[in-house]
Amino acid sequence: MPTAADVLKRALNGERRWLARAVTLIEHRRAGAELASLSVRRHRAPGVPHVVGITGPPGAGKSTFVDRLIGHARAKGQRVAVVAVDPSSPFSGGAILGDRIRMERHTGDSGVYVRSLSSRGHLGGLSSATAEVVNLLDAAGFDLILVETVGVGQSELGVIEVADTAIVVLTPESGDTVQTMKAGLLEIADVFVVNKADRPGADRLARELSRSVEMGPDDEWRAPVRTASALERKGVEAVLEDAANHLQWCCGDGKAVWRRRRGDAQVRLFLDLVAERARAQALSNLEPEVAAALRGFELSPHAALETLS
Ligand SMILES: Nc1nc2c(ncn2[C@@H]2O[C@H](COP(=O)(O)OP(=O)(O)O)[C@@H](O)[C@H]2O)c(=O)[nH]1
Ligand SMILES: [Mg+2]
Repeated sequence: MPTAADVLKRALNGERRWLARAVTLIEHRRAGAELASLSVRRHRAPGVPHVVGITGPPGAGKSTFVDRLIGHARAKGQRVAVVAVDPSSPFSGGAILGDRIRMERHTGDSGVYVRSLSSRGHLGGLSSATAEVVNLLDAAGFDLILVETVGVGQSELGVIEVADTAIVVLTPESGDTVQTMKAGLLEIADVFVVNKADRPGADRLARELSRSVEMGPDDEWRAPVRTASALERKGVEAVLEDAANHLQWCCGDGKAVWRRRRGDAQVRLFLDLVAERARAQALSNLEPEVAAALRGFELSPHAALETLS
């Protein structure tokens, strides 16, 4: 049985089989101290790897888009890793299966590593697991790390915080700008893509989004709005260019913004770890009588909390 340190060492050579084992260690929280010693390039400065988050409603075409981005990056000789995060439910393995199939043509390519993370069988928060997996892939030398996740609630926004550049994928059917704003997507988007532009309504949504972006603060990055059809491979290159421009901005004028985001992510990771530890301790210290009283509605969860030191 190799130790966690052995597994990580071999994973850092980029061997997919060992990467897979290392990610499993991270998921099961069995590699804490070893992870701390990883040489994460992005902790020092933005640039390499470029971590790109792709979020948006289910069915918007995120996985199809990711597949196209993989193709472009491979053509440039970059090594690409994809982390497909499914926070929606422990039972939605089907969605991830769909993602897998859409990216399948890359599975024979040793320059591409695809891994899915779901809440199933997870001890801790998905956003902290995602952040640690991205750190591993960074240290393993990937040039481009794509993180795909469904964007709906606050916890999902935590997943996307790991990215340097967040691409929000919408469709003419995803509703209007007001809904986008409500979902918090307007604040996190560095690039907007109105996908499925082969269908009617894309230009209208793009115009609406542009107007909302223009109303934002002056001194920060203004998210470009693109229309695309991932299915027909149209508009993908322009989005890649936008993402590259955004990364350049992060290295220059936007460095303070980038640093703040990276710092926020570090604090979030710490708080997630604290919460996980507290939860594990509370579980192992839970007296059978207290559990019984909770189950019998004789003791309220709040009252039980007050009994903790
Ligand atoms: N018409 C059209 N369909 C698309 C486009 N991009 C993706 N799709 C389809 O939309 C469905 C959902 O795509 P998928 O990439 O799995 O979406 P995800 O849930 O956001 O990852 C699939 O049937 C795709 O073939 C597009 O640009 N135009
Ligand atoms: Mg998908």
